[in-house]
Amino acid sequence: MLSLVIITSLLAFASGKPCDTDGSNSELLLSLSKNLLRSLEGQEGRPNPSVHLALRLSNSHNLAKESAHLDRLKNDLHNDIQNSVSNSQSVVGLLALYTLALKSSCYDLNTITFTVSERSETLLTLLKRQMEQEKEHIAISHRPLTNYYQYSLGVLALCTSGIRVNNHVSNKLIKAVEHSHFTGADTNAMAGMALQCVKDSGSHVHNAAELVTALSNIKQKLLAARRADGHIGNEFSTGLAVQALLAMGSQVAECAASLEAIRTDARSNKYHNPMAVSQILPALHRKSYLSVQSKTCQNEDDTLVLEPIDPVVVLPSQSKVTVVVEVVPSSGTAAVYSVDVPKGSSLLEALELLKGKSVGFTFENESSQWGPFLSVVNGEQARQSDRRYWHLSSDGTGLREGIKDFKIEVAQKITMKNTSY
Ligand code: B12
Repeated sequence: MLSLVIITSLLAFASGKPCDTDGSNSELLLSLSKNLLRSLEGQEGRPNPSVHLALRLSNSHNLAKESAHLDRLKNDLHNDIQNSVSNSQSVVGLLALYTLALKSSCYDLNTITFTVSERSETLLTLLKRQMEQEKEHIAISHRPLTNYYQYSLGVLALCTSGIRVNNHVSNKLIKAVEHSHFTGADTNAMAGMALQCVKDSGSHVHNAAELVTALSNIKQKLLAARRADGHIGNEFSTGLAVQALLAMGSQVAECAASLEAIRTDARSNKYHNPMAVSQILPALHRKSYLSVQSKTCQNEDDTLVLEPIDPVVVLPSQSKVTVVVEVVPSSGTAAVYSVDVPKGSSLLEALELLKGKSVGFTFENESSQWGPFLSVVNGEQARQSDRRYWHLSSDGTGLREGIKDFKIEVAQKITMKNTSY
């Protein structure tokens, strides 16, 4: 018996995963995987490549549902991307996530094609070409057409698919790290995973030293963003940050506090948005998006089953709270409104109630993978093409969730400010 215990401990130690031991952790992982699987069902369940990737990087699978979801990615997501490409939009982030999702299912990427200017182009050729355009844009205006998060995703997807990333393309990311052209734990994490892949591939030979410096720079930034409670950045960037640290060679022990912070958040249901779950789950499995590189899809577990759940009817609360809504348009002249809403309403519901009062307040939103993104307020659009957006804050503190996820529990002032980024 004693020797069995010793062998088990030695095996755990040798596999470098000393934290993978407690049973409560595997229960949590299972319930998060089930939540992700459930999010794909129903009418709102648009195919989501990030969710697919997270399910495929998990240890337990429902192979039938994953395969059905792969088909939906190849049809619905493919069509969405095709439409954007036909409208000459840069979609490097989505192309990259689509690539990573297909790769995580060991799908032959060469069979995926798009129609570009009446010619057929493979997914990877299109991604490579769009990355060249992003690189040209950086050369001219010091920023990508999209953002550095998506630029990093593009590098990561090409690299993990075995495509040699053009030195000029990776150099732009290295320079952006060097000159701090982007901030935020999420973007640093994605850049870290991308550059680590480039380093491992051995293709970046010209400026190998600069690449190493950029990676240690990113690691320092991530560790500097670590708070006393273990979060890196905020609760929604910690998963990606841990993925990056693990990919960059950190030991699990070095991330233990951050992993514990994620688990605590998960148990208190902070990650009800499937996108949030999709970014933390690989980290809880001690994996990163880089892990798709070595995915074989053989002898996979197929035990993840969804039990039917009783629909929960949430009755609106009887007690009401007052929300003051301040709108600061680009002219700077603020308009202030007030509305009473049932306690626990989402900000989206509060805005709908306010709109219904016909006091001159209107708004529109666009759907995104994270949920509804507030795009127009009082007829004024804060457009990504103009690098503007409606920034949301509550009593002066920036919201860390979108309009559908943020819940109104107490009276407060919500400010929406047309902001440039
Ligand atoms: C870049 C970015 C932005 C840019 C996007 C525009 C651009 N072209 O650069 C800007 C600055 C506009 C932005 C705004 C906001 N963001 Co933001 N953003 C990101 C980031 C770093 C990358 C997104 C991306 O490009 N993904 C890749 C592409 C392929 O995926 P996508 O889904 O198509 O991306 C689009 C949407 O995600 C949308 N988007 C961006 N942020 C948000 C936030 C919400 C709530 C929604 C619904 C949509 C949305 O814009 C993306 C580009 O078109 C993520 C980090 C992450 N971990 O995901 C945070 C992130 C998604 N953002 C976040 C937040 C909180 C916000 C704001 C609510 C902040 C605020 N206080 O106002 C606002 C949204 C307000 C609104 N009007 O509804 C959180 C969301 C957490 C959550 N639980 O919901 C994240 C995870 C960052 C974090 N760690 O806190 N964001």
